[in-house]
Amino acid sequence: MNTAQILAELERWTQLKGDGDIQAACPHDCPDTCAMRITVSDGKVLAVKGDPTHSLTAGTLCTKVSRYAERSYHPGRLTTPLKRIGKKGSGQFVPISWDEAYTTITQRLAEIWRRNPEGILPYSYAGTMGQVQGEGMAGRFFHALGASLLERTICASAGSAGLELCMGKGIGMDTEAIRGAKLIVIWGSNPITSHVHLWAQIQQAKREDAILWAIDPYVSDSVEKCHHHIALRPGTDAALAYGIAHILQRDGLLDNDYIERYTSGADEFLREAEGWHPARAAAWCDVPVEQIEALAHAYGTTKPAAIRLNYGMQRHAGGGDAVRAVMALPALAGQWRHVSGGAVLSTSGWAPKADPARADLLGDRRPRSINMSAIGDALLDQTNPVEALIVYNSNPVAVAPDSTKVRAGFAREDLFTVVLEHFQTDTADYADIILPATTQLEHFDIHRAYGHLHILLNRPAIAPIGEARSNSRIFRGLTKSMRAALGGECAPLNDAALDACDAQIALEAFDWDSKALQGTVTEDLFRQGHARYAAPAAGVAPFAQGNFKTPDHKFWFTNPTLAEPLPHVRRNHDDWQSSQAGKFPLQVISPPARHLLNSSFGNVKSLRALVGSPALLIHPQDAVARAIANGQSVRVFNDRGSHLAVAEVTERARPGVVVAFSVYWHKDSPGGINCNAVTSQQLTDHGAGATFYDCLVEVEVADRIGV
Ligand SMILES: Nc1nc2c(c(=O)[nH]1)N[C@H]1C(S)=C(S)[C@@H](COP(=O)(O)OP(=O)(O)OC[C@H]3O[C@@H](n4cnc5c(=O)[nH]c(N)nc54)[C@H](O)[C@@H]3O)O[C@H]1N2
Ligand SMILES: Nc1nc2c(c(=O)[nH]1)N[C@H]1C(S)=C(S)[C@@H](COP(=O)(O)OP(=O)(O)OC[C@H]3O[C@@H](n4cnc5c(=O)[nH]c(N)nc54)[C@H](O)[C@@H]3O)O[C@H]1N2
Ligand SMILES: [Mo]
Repeated sequence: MNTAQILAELERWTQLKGDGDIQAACPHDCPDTCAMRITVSDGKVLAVKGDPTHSLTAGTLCTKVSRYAERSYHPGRLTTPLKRIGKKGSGQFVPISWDEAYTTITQRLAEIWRRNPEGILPYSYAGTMGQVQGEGMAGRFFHALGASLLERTICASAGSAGLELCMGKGIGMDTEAIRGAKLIVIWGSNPITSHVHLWAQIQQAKREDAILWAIDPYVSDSVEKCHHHIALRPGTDAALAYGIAHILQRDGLLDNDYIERYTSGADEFLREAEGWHPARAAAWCDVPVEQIEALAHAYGTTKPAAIRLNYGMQRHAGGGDAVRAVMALPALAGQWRHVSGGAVLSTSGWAPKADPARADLLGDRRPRSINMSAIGDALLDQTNPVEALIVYNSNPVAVAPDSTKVRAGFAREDLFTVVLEHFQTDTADYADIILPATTQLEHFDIHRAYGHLHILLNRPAIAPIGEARSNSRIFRGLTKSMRAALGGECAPLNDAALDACDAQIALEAFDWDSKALQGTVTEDLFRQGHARYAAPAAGVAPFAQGNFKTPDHKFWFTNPTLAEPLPHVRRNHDDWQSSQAGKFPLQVISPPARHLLNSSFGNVKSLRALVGSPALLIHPQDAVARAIANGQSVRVFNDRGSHLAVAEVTERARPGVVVAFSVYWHKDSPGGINCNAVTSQQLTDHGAGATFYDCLVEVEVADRIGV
């Protein structure tokens, strides 16, 4: 198809179709990015279901998203623009018109812009992963203004950087090939909770006698279904990977031919691994040495073996290098020779991306950048202060680490805050102006995924609820109003890119000439709403003969651009082996609760009922030492803050590690604060990522406070 035909098709998909079954895509931040069918009758959504024709979705949705209509029709939906009348954080607002909202916002932004464009900061993440309602028009607006740039590091940047350093790009095996593996290592990943469609693939392998290993500090829903479990100390994965490499080398289980032809730096890596005697690795990870021996043997002798590594392991000081060390294993064992062998953290680097956010609008301006994972400190820093914050697709007050500082930053009276939202979230409570946004049922979008190799379309199913507007429409509106306020002073703001319609943004979000979109891919996409990329080809092992995305196409065990080329075994910032652990002896991890999606479903009643109150899993040994009984209210605390939870005394937690599920809204949490009260703003080794699971605390009975 030529560009004009593609644009015409995209435009067709932006149109409301009326009653019937509407083809859609799940917008949420999850590797599975499902294809959906929305049943509409009399202009109302009756059902949201999984698309049976999509190979990974396979006709089912997770419990959360099957309630998407309940979320969209929620009585708490914001339906008009609002202006704050109470104190910041108090949540008191009155309705205003869109015109008044735009004018108020752009008068203030223009005044700040004239003094200092960097005083303006966008804050956004993946509330929707759509290319149009994500950064599509928003990015153009902020790039044209030359506002401060946001480093989007809150989730995956350590892992992405780790992958780039060894693979050349954020790529790995096709997740849908995992079902053919004979051994599957689920490493710092909880698919049953966090991407259940991959679990169906793993289950299929299990039915065909694949052996499943889990490497996770606690017994998650997924761990429960595995044959073997290594409950390591959080943040020790690099040591475990080196220990396995040591055994592969010692016992002649290396694929020397693969190593020689398709990799570089193996000698140095293996020399380092020699020093990681299994007993040393076992002591570092605090696990029995026999477990490491058994996993290494199984891994070195079973072909094909697949590793599903995920984000748990990279939320620590050494997260980037942990990912590199784990990615070394399939190269050592020659697992990449097989379609169902290898490893995958993310598939996003396979997507034929373009730049819908149009960074080129910056021209030669180089604004400062601010790391979203340390937004508390950034807002409290008074040198070149952030004066205006525009938040969309994110709920930073609830999800960003070190809540006390984040709240203090948002509470600054001199900070002008605009929040585009579906609901009155913890963040919206601090806004000066709130703008009501549409949900995926009410707007058009186009999607790629980080856990599969398909492109998907989302057609709007119903008209916007109340006066809600899509993000792209809101930013087009802000552009117009800003042009009027600035009267031509900001030339890039007059660029036609800022008037692009949704279909045009979607067009600019992909490289339609790429190999991935050749053949019948685009026709399939416009016919059925989703299509698998033509490259990498299905059923082919992409790295059987190297072909990594590094400059020499080899897998890089070492990266010569780094001061320390080898993956390094790093201690956590909150180091459980250090003296600080005397005061706060427990490591806490705060992985997602099964029926919450970050903070996005925190207010959906039926799901909140399923997850219950915030719980803290604690091992009986740790509970007894603190006289904590099952079901008791406990206070989890450190020097950064404290929050309340209900103790669940269970061997699912290992000694020394407690588990607090996330992310509840602060205002719905006991004591009004969630588990980010204790997490820190420290960053990872590579990618400057957040370190949510690198956290030491103490826990005590809190009955007196009352939960
Ligand atoms: N239901 C649900 N699904 C979600 C989300 C949600 O909030 N709820 N969030 C979505 C998002 S944004 C993301 S990024 C993904 C995350 O998806 P995953 O990466 O699967 O999720 P996590 O639970 O963060 O981490 C996975 C596992 O790593 C373990 N872990 C923690 N620290 C370590 C460690 O140091 N080493 C090892 N080996 N394991 C460790 C945790 O206990 C957890 O069981 O899920 C997505 N899907
Ligand atoms: N303690 C702890 N904290 C964590 C994590 C953890 O594991 N533990 N996980 C971290 C991770 S992995 C991530 S990715 C972050 C996620 O953090 P966020 O990206 O902030 O994700 P959500 O909390 O889901 O908030 C997204 C918000 O976007 C809104 N939204 C959705 N669609 C639209 C739209 O089309 N327009 C507009 N304007 N708004 C929309 C939703 O209503 C929701 O309030 O949280 C991080 N925080
Ligand atoms: Mo995430």
